[in-house]
Amino acid sequence: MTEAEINSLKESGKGKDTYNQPDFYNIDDLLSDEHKMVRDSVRSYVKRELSPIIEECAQQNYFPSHIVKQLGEVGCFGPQIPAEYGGGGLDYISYGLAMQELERCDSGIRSTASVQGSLVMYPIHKFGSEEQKRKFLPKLGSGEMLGCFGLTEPDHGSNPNGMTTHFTEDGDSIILNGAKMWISNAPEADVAIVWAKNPDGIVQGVIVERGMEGFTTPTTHGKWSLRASITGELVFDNVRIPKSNILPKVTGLKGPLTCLNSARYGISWGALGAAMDCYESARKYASERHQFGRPIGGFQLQQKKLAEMLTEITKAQLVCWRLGNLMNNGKATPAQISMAKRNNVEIAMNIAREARQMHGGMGITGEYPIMRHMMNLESVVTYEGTHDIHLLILGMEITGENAFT
Ligand code: TGC
Ligand code: FAD
Repeated sequence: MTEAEINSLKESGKGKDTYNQPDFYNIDDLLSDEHKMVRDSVRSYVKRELSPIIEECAQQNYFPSHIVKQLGEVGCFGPQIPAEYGGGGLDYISYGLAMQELERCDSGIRSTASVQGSLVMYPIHKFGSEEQKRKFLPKLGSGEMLGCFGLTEPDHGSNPNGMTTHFTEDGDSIILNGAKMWISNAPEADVAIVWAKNPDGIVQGVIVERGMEGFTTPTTHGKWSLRASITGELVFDNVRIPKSNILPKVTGLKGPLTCLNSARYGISWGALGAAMDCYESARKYASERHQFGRPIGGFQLQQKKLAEMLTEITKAQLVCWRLGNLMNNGKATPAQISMAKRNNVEIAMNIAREARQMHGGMGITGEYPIMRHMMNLESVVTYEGTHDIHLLILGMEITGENAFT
């Protein structure tokens, strides 16, 4: 899409966004003024800049890269990272609310932000050297640079420990070989956090920079989901990288999995945002659409759907809020995060399906956001640990038995 097309969509009034969020249990009362300010500023940014263009971006399978700087300006990149390193210096509830508002618009937009904040800035901040932090974090926080996170490989998805991407050492350099697949942001990324095995077979994080010889990022085509997000591969063919680009403060699979805790937490809020958007659209449609001489919202079957949607949304809001407080106190466990990600994505998928039915034939068109959310959520339920992997993480927590080995 050209800049002129984007401007014309914004001026056309198409995609006018009158969204108001459901808050049946007055959860706003649990939020601080700062939380509400973050949420409201991201929401008004979404209404102004994203809602007018998102449907067209998804229809055209177009990643609106011009928004990367805007997302930085509005504070969506690493709100939970300290301000001195280019983050927002905010807490985990603010981070969650920002992800909720972005995914209320589109899961692909939230993906761009959660990869940048939780999977690129977070590992550099937590596991990087002071020099790495100073070099990369401010530019990532402002959106001057875009990052991606390479863990998954063609033959190792749910089981990243099987990865074959590896490096050897050569003086002050390492030589990286292998490939990563399904990587959000990859084709446009300036830097990639890549997890690879060192000569002892131990997983380490490496910062790979665009332009390094032998490093390519082919685009993945043909997606029916996350069409406004760009996905690709990371291919390493004898890439020479200075040893100073290795993240020095972590070894082993707990490195990438620690980053995933933060990202999965953000997804639990994000999926809630998608669910709220579907619910609100269905609620409005039920009062506007007449059949048999009355609004369809007057029929008991439609009321049942809306009542059940609102119930699940309210439960998920409380889960997010509580988990956010546990995150703020450093007390959230991986299994608690798995429960929230798994539950909230599932309820969002169910709500999207019910909302689609309530919109009748119109529900399959781009006039309403439902089908786009539905298709996006098919990725969200798979990435950052599939639905079944999170169930098994919970199963292990409950029984003490590891179903993976
Ligand atoms: P296991 O032996 O259990 O653990 C290995 C080491 O890691 C530690 N650990 C964790 N540490 C921090 N947080 C967690 N959540 C952790 N889970 C495990 C563990 O204590 C151990 O440490 P140590 O010191 O003893 O070495 O590992 P396993 O090989 O049995 O695998 C466990 C399993 C299956 C749960 C894990 O591999 C897993 O979560 N698999 C799912 C893979 C996944 O989520 N991939 C996501 C790729 S990134 C992505 O999808 C981004 S999408 C972004 C977007 O667009 O939004
Ligand atoms: P597999 O692991 O092959 O799983 C296939 C099926 O088998 C699943 O249903 C799974 O639940 C099931 N299964 C696997 N193991 C078990 C078991 N032990 N018991 C029971 N069932 C099991 N990855 C990144 O590293 N970075 C990214 O930025 C990124 N972005 C992505 C963007 C998109 C749009 C998508 C679709 C994926 C992205 N991923 C990314 C990859 C994602 O994390 C993986 O797709 C996911 O972890 C699952 O891996 P897989 O696709 O190889 O499926």
